[in-house]
Amino acid sequence: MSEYVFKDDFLWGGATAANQFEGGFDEGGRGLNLADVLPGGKERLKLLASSGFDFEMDTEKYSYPNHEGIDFYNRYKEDIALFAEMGFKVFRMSIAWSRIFPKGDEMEPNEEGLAFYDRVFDELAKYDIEPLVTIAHYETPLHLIKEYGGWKNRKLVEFFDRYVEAIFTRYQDKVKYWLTFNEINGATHMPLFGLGFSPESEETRLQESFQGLHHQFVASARAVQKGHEIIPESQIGCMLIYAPVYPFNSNPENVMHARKEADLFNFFCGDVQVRGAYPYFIDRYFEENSIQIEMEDGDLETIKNGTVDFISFSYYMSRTDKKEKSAEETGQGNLIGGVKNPFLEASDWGWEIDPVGLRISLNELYGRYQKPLMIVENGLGAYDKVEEDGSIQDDYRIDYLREHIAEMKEAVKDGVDVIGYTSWGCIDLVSASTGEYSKRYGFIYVDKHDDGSGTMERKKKKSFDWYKKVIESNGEDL
Ligand code: BGP
Repeated sequence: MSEYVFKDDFLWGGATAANQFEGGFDEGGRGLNLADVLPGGKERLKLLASSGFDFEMDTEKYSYPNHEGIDFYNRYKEDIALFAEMGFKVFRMSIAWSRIFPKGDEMEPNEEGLAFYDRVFDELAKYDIEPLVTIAHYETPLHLIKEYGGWKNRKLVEFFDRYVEAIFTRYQDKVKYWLTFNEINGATHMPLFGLGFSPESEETRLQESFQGLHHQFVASARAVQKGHEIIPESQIGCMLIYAPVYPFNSNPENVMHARKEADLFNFFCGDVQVRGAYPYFIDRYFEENSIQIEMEDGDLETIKNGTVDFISFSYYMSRTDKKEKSAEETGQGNLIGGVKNPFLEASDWGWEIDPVGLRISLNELYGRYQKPLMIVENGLGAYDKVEEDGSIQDDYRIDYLREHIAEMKEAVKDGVDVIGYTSWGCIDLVSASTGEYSKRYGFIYVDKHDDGSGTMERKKKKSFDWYKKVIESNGEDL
């Protein structure tokens, strides 16, 4: 019997975000955005998690790698040709809001910014690569952060309306697949990234974050409606960071706790964006945490009428949860919390590697929503070494991806409707959480280093040919 399970039009490809790879931060009339003021290096994670982040750049003290990214802004033709050589059917990228509206609150878009993405989409079209565009990927215009306090402020809904209308109108014949907010459910964890503010204090973190999220739910639902109006055949998805939550053991207290954590982290935003209503379990949580959402008349109606067409998510790790943690167990898990899982190995950055968790995620999401699913981020951040002969032997990356794709295949056999897979950072880029170049995900190596040195030359890694074969065989030859 043939192993063949993926649909003929399965969307294989790779994923990126403007702020992490475009560079050209002051070219083409672009304004500054959040990522431009995030320093590179180990400091970044600490700063991201803290309250009271200082949005001024301190170039004496820090470097700002996102300014240069990997210079896709000037090298997009070369890079897209490499993606085409691998056989990409889809390319996930984001539009930098501050290229289109440099400050975010202008009335008219910046023509040079719009023209840049026209060039990129036209180049993709030459190779029949479908663009998959994230509208907001951790890159809120800096002016909206400083002047308005980011997504806490209701006014951002209006500015976002203007932004999406401009891009839907301009690219209506070029882009069919859209995602509204990247990893929207990461907001309470790291509000700075998704919501564009750092909480005033730890005590107000939840209140501020859920209020910001409400504004994004409204903005996203309005975008879905607008998108369908301007581009009738468009497919507009939500984007979640998904990590199945495992109870530490069979103690019912732990099982219940894990279930509640999963409700809150994995399902709350999905329930709002996919089902169109705040879920049953949130009232109790809001009450117990003294959270009060300010809503305007019509918001719930808007949310109801703006449900997404499909669900996309990032998958890097699972999370193991324990109700009562000892001091030494706290902080032993992944970036997103939890305790150490004794059955799993971790990456050099401590992210636990769990291919079966991807099959679990796909089954959980499909079981709950019965909507098409797309995995729009998955991959291994690793240190790569260039050998003397110039080759990069990244077998560890091939193993990681092979095992995850094999589990995705199992999920398809389970009956889950999976429509696409884009591995994260298909070309090396700046890491979001660490601001380093040395945490690499790509099939394509970029000669650029944490100390700022490097020629930006592109080189194919061993995984390049491997992924090409995977796509060619539609996932049969892993
Ligand atoms: C996701 C983000 C991406 C990305 C990826 C890998 O959370 O959507 O922007 O970078 O994680 O994370 P990192 O770059 O920190 O390794």
